[in-house]
Amino acid sequence: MKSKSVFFLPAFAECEKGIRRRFVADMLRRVSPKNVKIPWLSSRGASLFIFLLALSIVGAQYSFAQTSSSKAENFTILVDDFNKGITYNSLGGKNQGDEELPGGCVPSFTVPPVSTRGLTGHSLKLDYNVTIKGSFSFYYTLLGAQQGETKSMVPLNLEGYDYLSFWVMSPLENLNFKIFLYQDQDDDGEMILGRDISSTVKLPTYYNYQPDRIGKWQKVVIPLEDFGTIYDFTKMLELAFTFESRAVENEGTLFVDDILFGKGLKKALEVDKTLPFVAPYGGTLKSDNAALTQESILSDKNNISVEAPSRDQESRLESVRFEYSPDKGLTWHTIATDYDLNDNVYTVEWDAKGLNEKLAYSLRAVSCSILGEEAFGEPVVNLHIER
Ligand SMILES: [Ca+2]
Ligand SMILES: [Ca+2]
Ligand SMILES: [Ca+2]
Repeated sequence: MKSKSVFFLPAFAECEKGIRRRFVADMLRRVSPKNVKIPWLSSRGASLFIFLLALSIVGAQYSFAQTSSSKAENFTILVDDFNKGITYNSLGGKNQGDEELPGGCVPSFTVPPVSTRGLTGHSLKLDYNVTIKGSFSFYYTLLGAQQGETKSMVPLNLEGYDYLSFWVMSPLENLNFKIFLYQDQDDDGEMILGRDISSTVKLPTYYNYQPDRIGKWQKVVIPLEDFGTIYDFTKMLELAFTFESRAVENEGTLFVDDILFGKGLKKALEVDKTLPFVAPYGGTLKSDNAALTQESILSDKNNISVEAPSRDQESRLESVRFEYSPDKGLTWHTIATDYDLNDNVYTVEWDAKGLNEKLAYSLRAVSCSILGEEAFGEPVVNLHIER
């Protein structure tokens, strides 16, 4: 199914931003001594909001049903890969920026392949501006779908999970923002300041400023225990990034992708670093259960699989990603990622409809670790699409 790209509508942001800004202002005052000005809630756009809310309820029921097998363990909860290019994440939660100045953070989706992680789908682009002294801005994503016409949601249960992770790309030398998590305390499924719990960490603690960072994605991994004031991880409401005015780099652009919560960081850190991180096994790539070899023929829809270690066998493993190359390995484009680490077979659907019958494609699978290491499996080359 192909989703239509829906970009963040300023009007959509308008109705809630007043409440949101007051909320964030209060929160920032709690974590920093600086005085923050609070703009008034705007009443414009209320009817549009109700309309869009109604749309969102339909949307949430329509496209966010989760499938899960009964016995398999879920090692990750994907919050958002942004690939649908919509303002709802994989959990059905709304995500939104703050588009009102002073202090703005305007979200949009990348147009692949430019600045898009894996060159396919979309990544999140955040343009922020907090140049006015004392200003701040934010982007947030709700960790569940709001129910009915209320703002209440079923909180996300992170019991057993021990890290938050996402990928970042930015040319900025001093990229700096805060990451907030919110816990419901009064069990109304809605975050209300003073009644609920917020906790924050700073990006630089988990991110390295590399001189060759331009155009390169970096994985940020944050132990959940670092969100010290959260005491009940079974009731998570929201994740947010906030930008505050500082002496340098008060405006800029960054890209974000693949936000997830995962299990097993502690165990992964115990693994002897000299042990090689294993790639998917050579010669195990299959399409619709038939071994893929040079000159194999693919159709529009292909059930691709590969064999690789399970989480039991490799504690560092987070996922297996499948990629194709249209140019003999010069560029690799993500097909899809399998996060199910329960057994040795990894599977994705490869929709090859948009590909060129005249080209020869290469295909490979990649082991991806919790900490961002990647081990590339041997590719199968000279694949052709036949329709
Ligand atoms: Ca993406
Ligand atoms: Ca609450
Ligand atoms: Ca499997």
